[in-house]
Amino acid sequence: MKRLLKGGTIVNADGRMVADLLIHGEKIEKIGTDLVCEDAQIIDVTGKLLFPGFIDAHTHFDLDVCNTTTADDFYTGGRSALRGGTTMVIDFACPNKGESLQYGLDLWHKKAEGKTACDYGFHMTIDDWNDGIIEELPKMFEQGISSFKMYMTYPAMMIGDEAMFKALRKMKELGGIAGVHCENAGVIDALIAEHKAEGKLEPSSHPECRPAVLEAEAISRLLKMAEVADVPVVIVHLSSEAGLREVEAARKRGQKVYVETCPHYLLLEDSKYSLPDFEGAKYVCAPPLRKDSDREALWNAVRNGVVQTVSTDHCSFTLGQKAAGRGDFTKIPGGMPGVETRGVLLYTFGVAENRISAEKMVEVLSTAPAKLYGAYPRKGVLAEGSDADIVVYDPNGTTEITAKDQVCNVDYAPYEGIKTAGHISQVYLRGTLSVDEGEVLLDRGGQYIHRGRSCL
Ligand code: DUC
Ligand code: ZN
Repeated sequence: MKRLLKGGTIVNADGRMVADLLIHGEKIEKIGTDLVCEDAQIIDVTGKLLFPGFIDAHTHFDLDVCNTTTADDFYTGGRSALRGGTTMVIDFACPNKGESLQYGLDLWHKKAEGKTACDYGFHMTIDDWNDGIIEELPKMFEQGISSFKMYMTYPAMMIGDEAMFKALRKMKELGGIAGVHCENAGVIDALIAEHKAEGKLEPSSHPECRPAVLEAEAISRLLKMAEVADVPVVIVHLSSEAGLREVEAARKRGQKVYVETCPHYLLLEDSKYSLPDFEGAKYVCAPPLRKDSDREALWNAVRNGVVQTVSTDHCSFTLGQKAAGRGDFTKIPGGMPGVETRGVLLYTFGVAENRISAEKMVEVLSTAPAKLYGAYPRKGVLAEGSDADIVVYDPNGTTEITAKDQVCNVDYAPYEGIKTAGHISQVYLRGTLSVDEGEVLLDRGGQYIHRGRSCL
């Protein structure tokens, strides 16, 4: 099957051009002006922007957490991703402490296989450190896993400084990359105990117990460990200006540091936690939402290349699940939906409001995650030979974000009522028309993507 997309503006991270794009099977065969192909279906995309399919390198589908399971599994989460122009997610395989990495990986394959609308890969969570895990690590690379996740908070998953340092050393030896959740666990626990003792049990206590300085402290500590281990690291879901300053200081020392932030840190503020009627629970996530000044600092950091990727940390719970924390904010399951709206939000508040160029949007949503996580140039670029993962974006259209409209399995939308600048007309997944005007046409077409080592 051949399709010829004619007259669109092809936007890559390094520039744009009006051109035709020929799809043959699953790949982009040719890009050029005035292409002719007798046996191709001709599709007029004049006036549309063509982006490489977005890659969300931070999702949590079908994850058991806080005595419940995330509302989205790979079926609902994958559909939601694809509808939002995300043609590949990288989820976190998450063995429990005491389980092998292989057990965790097999389990995540089982959760995703045959169920997922978009392509997918897995980061491997390291929440323990022992001889078994050390032996297993090379086998992860053989199976397409080149990136790992470690936590400096959450007792069920965190590892201490000694294990963290040893794991970083191993990353250096094997050529892997670690993404780290940076918050100071001990001080957070002490602040939570203080709040509980004072009877401060509402969602408004959540950001007070996880202040930005405790993110900055953990980032600083991690980066010093990484300096000694002599290895690059990724700071995942960085939320604060104070955290950015630590990254800049490390880069001045000559370190290679990658930074991911999320749409909610760019667009929402901690005043949400003070909404009446337990509404603040919708926004409970870790790290928490910050101040206006943090948002501005993060937008500047995206524009200036201080931040490399924008992914979602999609970790969704229904209002019923969030209600477990009525009367005790520490029992509110942490996380928000996001995978369906990342592209339109970045376009609306980034590109249309002149904070970033469309090329920068492509870089942070697609090209940089593909390079950082070893899927480039198969993914992350509109180029001959790459997968025909294409978002056809109508800059003159609009959509209203509502809980009712979204296909993720959640009964609220953090961005309820926002009217987007432009909208997604079509999404192609490896050459197949998979979303058309908001309708998901292909539910289970996603494949596991075997990733190599980082090339960013
Ligand atoms: N933060 C969240 O809010 N949810 C899932 C994991 C995380 O780090
Ligand atoms: Zn996460």
